[in-house]
Amino acid sequence: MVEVNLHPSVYQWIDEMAKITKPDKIVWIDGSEEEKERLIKEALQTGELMELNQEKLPGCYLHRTHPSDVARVEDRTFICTPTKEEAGPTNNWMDPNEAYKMLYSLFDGSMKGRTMYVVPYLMGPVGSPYSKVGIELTDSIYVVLNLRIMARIGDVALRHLGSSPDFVKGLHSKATLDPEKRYICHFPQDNTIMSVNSGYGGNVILSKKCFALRIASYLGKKEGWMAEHMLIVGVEDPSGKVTYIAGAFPSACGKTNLAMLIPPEPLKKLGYKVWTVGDDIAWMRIGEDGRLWAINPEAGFFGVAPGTSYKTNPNAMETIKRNTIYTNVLLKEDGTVWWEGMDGEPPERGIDWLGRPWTKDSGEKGAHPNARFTAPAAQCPSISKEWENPKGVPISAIIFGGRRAKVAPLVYEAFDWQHGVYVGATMASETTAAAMGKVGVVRRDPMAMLPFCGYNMADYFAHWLEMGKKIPKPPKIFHVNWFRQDENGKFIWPGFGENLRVLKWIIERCEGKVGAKETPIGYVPYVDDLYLEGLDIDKETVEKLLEIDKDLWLKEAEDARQFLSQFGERLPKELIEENEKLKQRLLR
Ligand code: O2Y
Ligand code: MN
Repeated sequence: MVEVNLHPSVYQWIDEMAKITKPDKIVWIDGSEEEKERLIKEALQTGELMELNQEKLPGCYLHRTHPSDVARVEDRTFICTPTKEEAGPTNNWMDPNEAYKMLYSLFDGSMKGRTMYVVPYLMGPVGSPYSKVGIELTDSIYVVLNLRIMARIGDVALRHLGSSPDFVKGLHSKATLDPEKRYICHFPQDNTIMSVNSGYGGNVILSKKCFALRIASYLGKKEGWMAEHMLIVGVEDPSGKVTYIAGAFPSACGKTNLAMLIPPEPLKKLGYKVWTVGDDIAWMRIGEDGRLWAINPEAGFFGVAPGTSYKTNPNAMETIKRNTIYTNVLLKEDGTVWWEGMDGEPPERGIDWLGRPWTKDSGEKGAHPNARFTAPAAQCPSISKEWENPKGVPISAIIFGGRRAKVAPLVYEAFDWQHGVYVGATMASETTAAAMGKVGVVRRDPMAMLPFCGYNMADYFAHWLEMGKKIPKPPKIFHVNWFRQDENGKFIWPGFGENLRVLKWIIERCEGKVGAKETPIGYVPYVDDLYLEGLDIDKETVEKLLEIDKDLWLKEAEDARQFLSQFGERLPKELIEENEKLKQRLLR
């Protein structure tokens, strides 16, 4: 282990947690290659990992989780603040004293016969003043190996921490995997996360949703910065100038695809390139130049496998060819992997995500719909050369997006920051077949943060409004909808790489190069300002994509008002003001 004089509170906390969980052994993780090999060997022996075909998928392994443990569990995720009001109406709340009492009884002896791994991890680029340290104690090698990809782990994190007591404490135990006793609890005031009885993804890789969003959003409010559920992408124009955009989209809206977009041929010919900085989370601060600067706190991608293909996301497909952990995908006879939506014909047979023999005519899914790949960001062909810049990248535009069949146009620009906050706070998506429950139900998901905000969302909106007052040169705010449908229920916009045409307009708006039509909901493009070369779409159809139906929008405004009313007195008055102004503009 690296020689660092760690703060005594680090050892005290680890001792305390070990006394409760009673592991047989405690192993400090240093992040070395040799350690990785050792852990993989052990995981292969215990069956926690399966080796894939090392010729075709070098450094790749397969993991299967318990069938009852295949996704984040929002109903068992809690924000444990001194009062319920601090957590707000959209979070599950538990009193911190009661939560600790319950958790300590669940953790009691949960690591007996197991090893407790102490995993120091760094969120953000090495050497960045904006990076932060967490330490996760876990009894799962799968978690250690995932953290190894998703964050910078071991000595590098301890060096960053030095003798500071400022780290996020994370305790995780698979315990018995009992879904009835599964809890993911956050204690923002204590910088603490506790996760028990799960072995899956977002529930256990505590660096990700738990730290980088829930705890970090609370820290952001306290310290004057923003932790957001946003991708970060750089668009290079033919002159070589790169403009960075951050985007918040609810799940099933193609966030990873947008982060790794490949320009369509006509734009490629003009010289456009797209660079990936991050696909899920952005930490943003005001820079010395008055702009908003963003870092990606993560080091890898934890992407949904089903639907990922060379057609939808070639960069992701290239990224996951090596050093990747696959979770709950189908194992092919040749030792490679498959999932629904992958290119080409499905394999004749294989072993499904449950470990059962599978044939393509069985009518069963080979991979779980939430099957995942965990892959290093550095392997992405479109990774930006700035992605580990300690200063981050300057953000020129923020995009909010949703999946709407009718209401929202392809793109519109908010009138100003306050209006943009209203647009983000009321953004919505319609549920798809892939999501649980009914199809086509409108779900509001403010800034795509509903499951990830570590405090009362009304205060979160207030923080956004405050930040707007403090940023001398704020990004412009836009809303996009790639999913508008025609009267036959067909998507009008081709989406995927073609979305760059919309980003191009957004950038030109940021640069003041194009005008726009003022509508009651915001600024909408003139059709002639959208670059449509090489697209099989006529101007009338594009007009339709940009149409604002006032009746639908009045209903939308009323529905948004209803949604906002749940925050009661705590809701910033500016948002009600924006709702009123929208209605007035629609009635004019
Ligand atoms: O189901 C999980 O545990 C993962 S959820 C997830 C993973 C990567 C990026 N985003 C998400 C999300 O739910 O937003
Ligand atoms: Mn996400």
